[in-house]
Amino acid sequence: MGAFRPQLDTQADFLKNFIYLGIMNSALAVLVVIAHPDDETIFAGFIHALVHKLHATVDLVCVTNGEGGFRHSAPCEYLYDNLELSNESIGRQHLPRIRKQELFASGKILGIRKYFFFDQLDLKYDRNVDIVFAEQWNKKLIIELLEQVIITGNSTHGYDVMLIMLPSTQSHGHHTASGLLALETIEHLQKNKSSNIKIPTVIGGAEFVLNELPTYLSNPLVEICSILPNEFRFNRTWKLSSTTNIPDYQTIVTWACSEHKSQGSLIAETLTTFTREHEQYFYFSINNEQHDRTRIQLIEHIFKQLAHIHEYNTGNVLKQQ
Ligand SMILES: *[C@@H]1O[C@H](CO)[C@@H](O)[C@H](O)[C@H]1NC(C)=O
Ligand SMILES: *[C@@H]1O[C@H](CO)[C@@H](O)[C@H](O)[C@H]1NC(C)=O
Ligand SMILES: *[C@@H]1O[C@H](CO)[C@@H](O)[C@H](O)[C@H]1NC(C)=O
Ligand SMILES: CC(=O)N[C@H]1CO[C@H](CO)[C@@H](O)[C@@H]1O
Repeated sequence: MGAFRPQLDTQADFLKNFIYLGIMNSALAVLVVIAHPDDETIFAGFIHALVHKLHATVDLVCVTNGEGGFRHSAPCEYLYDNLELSNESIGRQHLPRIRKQELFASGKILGIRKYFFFDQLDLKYDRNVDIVFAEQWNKKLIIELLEQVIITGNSTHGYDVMLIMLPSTQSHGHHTASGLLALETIEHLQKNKSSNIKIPTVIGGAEFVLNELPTYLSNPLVEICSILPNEFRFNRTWKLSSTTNIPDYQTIVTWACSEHKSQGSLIAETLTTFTREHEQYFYFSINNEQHDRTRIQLIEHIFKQLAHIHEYNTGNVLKQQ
C-alpha cells in the first residue's frame, strides 16, 4: 500500500480527511507510561519521531524509582563520585536520584517535555504481577495518580494517545504491572459516565520481537483488537533525513541507552537480546468501548504519516497488516 495521501473521491473519504485535518491542526499530546528509568529506550524511535517530525508533545510517567538497578551499576561508579553503587544499600540510596538525571538526559534526546515520578518501590525482579502488587506497589495510589496526570498533565487539552508497556508473561513484572494499571485507569475513566474527561487512545509497545499477535490471558483488559489493523510498526532503520551520512533511528536508540550509564548492560542488551528492525505497537480492544472509529483512524494516521515522512528511504512504506 502506498503512503497516505489525501484523496477526496467520495463523501466517506472527504469525512475521513476532514477528521485527519482536524487531528493535524493541533499537535498531538502523548503520554508514555514506563516502569523504570531506561524503559523509554524501547520506544525511542517512535518517541523521537513523534516529537521531531510530528511536533507532538510527549510527557512521561515513570512508576518506580529504579533503585533495584544497583546490580548493573559497578562499571559506572567512577562517574558518580566513586559511590559504591553496586553495593545494594548504597545503590538503593543514590540510584533514585542518579537514574532520574539519566532519564532527563535520555528524554532530552527523545524530546520528552514533562516527567511524572510515582516513586514506587523497585524491590526486585519478579515476573508475577500479583507479588508486585502485594509486596511492592500501591496499586490504588498509582491508579489515582495516573488519573490525575491524564486529567491535568496537559491542562484542559488532555492527551490524545497513551503509550504503555505491552503486558507479557515474559516481561519483568514491573513492565507488565505498569501496563495493567494504565489499562485499569482507562477502564475506570470510561466507567465514570458523569465525567467529560478526554480519554486517550491506548497502544502497547512490545519489548520483544513478536511474530504473532500477543496474548495475555490473565487480564481481559489486555485484549488486542481483532479488527485490522491492530499492529503498527516504526522502522528503526529509517534515516533521520534524506541527506547522506545522516544516522538512522538505531543511532537515536543507542544515544538514549548511553545516557543510562548506571545500567551498564543496557546497550549490550539492546544490541543483542532486544535487537530489532521495528518497534511494534498494538491497538487494544478497550479503545472501542465507545465504538469510535476516529480512535483507530488517529493511530493509523500517525503511523502512515511517519512512513510518508521517511519515504526518502526506499522501500520503507508500511505494508498493510
Ligand atoms: C555495603 O555498604 C554498607 C554501608 O556502607 C556496608 O555496611 C556494607 O558492609 C557494604 N556491603 C558490602 C558487601 O560491601
Ligand atoms: C467521576 O468524574 C467526576 C467529574 O470528573 C468526579 O468528580 C468523580 O469523582 C468521578 N467519580 C469517580 C468514581 O471517580
Ligand atoms: C525498513 O526500512 C529499511 C530501510 O529503508 C527497508 O530496507 C526495510 O524494507 C523496511 N522494512 C519494512 C518492513 O518496511
Ligand atoms: C498546557 C499545555 O501544556 N498544553 C499543551 C497540550 O498539548 C498540546 C498538543 O501537543 C500542546 O500544543 C499544548 O501546548
